[in-house]
Amino acid sequence: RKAFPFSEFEPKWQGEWEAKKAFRTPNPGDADFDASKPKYFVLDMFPYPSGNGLHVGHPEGYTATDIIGRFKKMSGFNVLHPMGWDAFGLPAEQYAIKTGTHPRVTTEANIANFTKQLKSLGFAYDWDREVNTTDPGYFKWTQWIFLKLYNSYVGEDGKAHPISELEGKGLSHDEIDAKRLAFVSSAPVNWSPDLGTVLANEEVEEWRAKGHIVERRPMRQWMLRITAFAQRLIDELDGLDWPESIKLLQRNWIGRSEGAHVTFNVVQSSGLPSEAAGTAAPHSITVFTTRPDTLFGATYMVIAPEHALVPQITTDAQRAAVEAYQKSVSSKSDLERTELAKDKSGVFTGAYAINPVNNAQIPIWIADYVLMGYGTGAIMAVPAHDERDFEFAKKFDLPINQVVQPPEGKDWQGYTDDGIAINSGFLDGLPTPEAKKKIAIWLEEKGLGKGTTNFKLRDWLFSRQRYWGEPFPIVWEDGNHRSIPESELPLMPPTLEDFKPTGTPEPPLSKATEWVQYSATAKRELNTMPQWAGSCWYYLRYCDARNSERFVGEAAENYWMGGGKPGGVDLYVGGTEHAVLHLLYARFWHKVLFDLGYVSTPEPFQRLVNQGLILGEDGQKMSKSRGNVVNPDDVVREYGADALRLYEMFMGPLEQVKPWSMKGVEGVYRFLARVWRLVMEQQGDEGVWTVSSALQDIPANKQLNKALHETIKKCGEDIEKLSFNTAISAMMVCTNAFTGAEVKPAGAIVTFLKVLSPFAPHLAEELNRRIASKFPDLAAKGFLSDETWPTYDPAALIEDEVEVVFQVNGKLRDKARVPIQATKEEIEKIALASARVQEFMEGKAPKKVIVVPGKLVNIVV
Ligand code: ANZ
Repeated sequence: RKAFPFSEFEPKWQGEWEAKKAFRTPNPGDADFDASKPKYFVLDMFPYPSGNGLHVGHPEGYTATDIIGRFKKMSGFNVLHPMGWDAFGLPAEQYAIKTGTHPRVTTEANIANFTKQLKSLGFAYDWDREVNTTDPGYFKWTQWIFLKLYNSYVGEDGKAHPISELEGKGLSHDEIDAKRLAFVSSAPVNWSPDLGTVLANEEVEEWRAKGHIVERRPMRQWMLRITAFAQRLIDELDGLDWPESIKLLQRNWIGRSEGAHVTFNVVQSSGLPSEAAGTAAPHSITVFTTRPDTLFGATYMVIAPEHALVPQITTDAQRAAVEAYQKSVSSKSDLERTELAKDKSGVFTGAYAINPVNNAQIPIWIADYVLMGYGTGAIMAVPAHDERDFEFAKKFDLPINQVVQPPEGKDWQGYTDDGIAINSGFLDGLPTPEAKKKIAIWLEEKGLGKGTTNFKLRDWLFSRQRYWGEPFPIVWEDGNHRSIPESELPLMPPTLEDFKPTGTPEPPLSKATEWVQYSATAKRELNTMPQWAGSCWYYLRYCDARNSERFVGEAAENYWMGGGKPGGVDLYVGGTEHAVLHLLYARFWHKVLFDLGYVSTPEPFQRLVNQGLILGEDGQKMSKSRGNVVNPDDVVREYGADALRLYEMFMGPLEQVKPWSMKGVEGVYRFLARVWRLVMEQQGDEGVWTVSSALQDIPANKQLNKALHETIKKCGEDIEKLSFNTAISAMMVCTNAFTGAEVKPAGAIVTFLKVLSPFAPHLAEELNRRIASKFPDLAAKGFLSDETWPTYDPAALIEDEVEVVFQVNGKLRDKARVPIQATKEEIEKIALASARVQEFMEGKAPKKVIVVPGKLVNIVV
């Protein structure tokens, strides 16, 4: 038996909200749009509609945003709170291959299931704005944005400009292509033959661990020039209201390093110029270093095995060994090559470089710990003060020369921090920062080097050899690529019966022989976009989800993203798993759109909050294999949607990691039942519920009024701070106060229900409706969600009575609430008038009365 009939009224209210479009949000231009209200855009990280359905982590963030959204709406804002589906991606495709069902079919079924589940939780979404990244009406615009990237370049001002600005400036076709923000590159990538796709660097370990093969091979790939935005992506984090930890992760990922380029001349063997044959200038190699101050300690040089100069500088004697080594590292990922724990390996090229500060000839090696993709692909090795160089030098018996003096008590070998320059000629005695400056000036004067900034961030590998993704709006002819006209968007993927990977780098779209042939002489691009593409701009589509003319209408974008200061999405809630890539990619696209004049703010997400992971009851991560997964559907069936919502908010601070507890769910459920019984009563155990006879049309007494106004104040403030657990505690205290009162003021209870409604909307609406049946003038006529958030009365909060205990001969006999300003004499009078006190005085006159104001009265007889 249920403690209150939630299973009857919860679906009823969901149906009513849907039928009446209770949470439809009008746009500028709509007849019912109220331009006088401020806007609030609250965004959830939209789910990937997996075959498993919702897990309890979803409702955590979604309830938090729902409470905020409902609260803001009641507080007079136009609230944008939408939902949608990030529905392209590998799992649907893998499942499709396994079962033979088309991914569209699986995806649609999964979306239907997710929708049903979300609706069963009573979230106040404007479903008219639902987006689905696999919908042609959506991906048309994903492809359109790709064309904007393709047709833009970054100018001297660091901003994106239309590529057409470069026309007529004497640049060749290839030179222009080389500047596009979407460009083709043939760099080595991580190719998995059994997955049939390339993988991003950060995906490699995961798939290897699952038993898949991943190899390095050069392949023609689409890249996005995110590196051109590296500095802005760092700088513009500053103004954002994000957790510091996430900003730090982004900064580290972008990885800005201040350093210098230093150029070394090459000789092929001691004393001989490298171009012994003749007239050409000798080779030189430029390194990138963050420690130019250690130049005197450079005892050898390392260049990446793929470095273009390797074949040219390698001596005949070393050629076989060098080539064998190059071959052995060609299939390794950057991560494998740079793992610290890894044993160092490398080969001597036979050539030497001349250290410009002291003319020492230092051997040039190739080694895999130097990556081709970072800096210049070459380093000066300072084994005394760099860990990797130190290990390498020890292994290959290369000299280790100290050039930095560490503070007292620290060993100089492998000392990598700042210190004082020693054994460094004109730098001697200088602290590291000054030494860096001095050597930089020296190098620059000699034309040997130059201060420079490097970023770890790589350009974004943007193509996948998959079927279930957006096709590129690109065709190839005579070895050149070009965009298709915007009028041909959306470019639909071909209908394929067999979308399995081909087993070669040839994408599955190659099987659609008719589709591939764009014209007699031009063929379509066969790669598809990665899943990130759709999630890079969905928040913009929400602003104007049904616009068929534009990716987002100008007025809608201006209002929802531009309105307010500093603009953008007002609150974005989601998991930390998206701390780096999604947020970085979306910020990058947004900046391009901003530069091109399509959006009105440089940053998309003003405030970001990460919800904490919900663990199983056992404190472990929920997983099928551990058998500790809680299914939200079961909780809704057993305890109701309001209980699930409230419990997830009551578990602890939103951002904290916290374990699930069914006991906790029950506790919250009992609280909701108490609220129910404030208003409702039942004849016997099975009788119908009717409005309680204790409910009356009377004003709240001082105490109840105070409890109510404290709750209004606390909950309003706590919601703003996303401190939902403390708001719920306040509502519990208030409920207890009402429960303790013999007669219950109906009007005050309705006010309480307004405060409760963002948290437990079904119960609040139901009780309001029940009260309305008896006291039509006291209850809200329509939805509570359309009511105004109550304002608290500061006067009601003032404590003007205090409890004083009465003792007779030191024994507690009675207590009473007395006005805070009462004088000693007045308090004494109240005490002596107490029937209980008189009883224990047994008619005797008091010998002595001690009054401690605000605390106690002791009567000695
Ligand atoms: C000499 C030196 C002396 C260095 C010293 C460090 C300490 P971050 O901070 O990550 O930017 N390096 C440069 N290019 C590299 C590449 N392609 N592959 C591997 N290592 C590379 O690191 C910059 C430092 O990493 C550079 O400064 C260089 O080693 C190395 F006491 O140069 B250093």
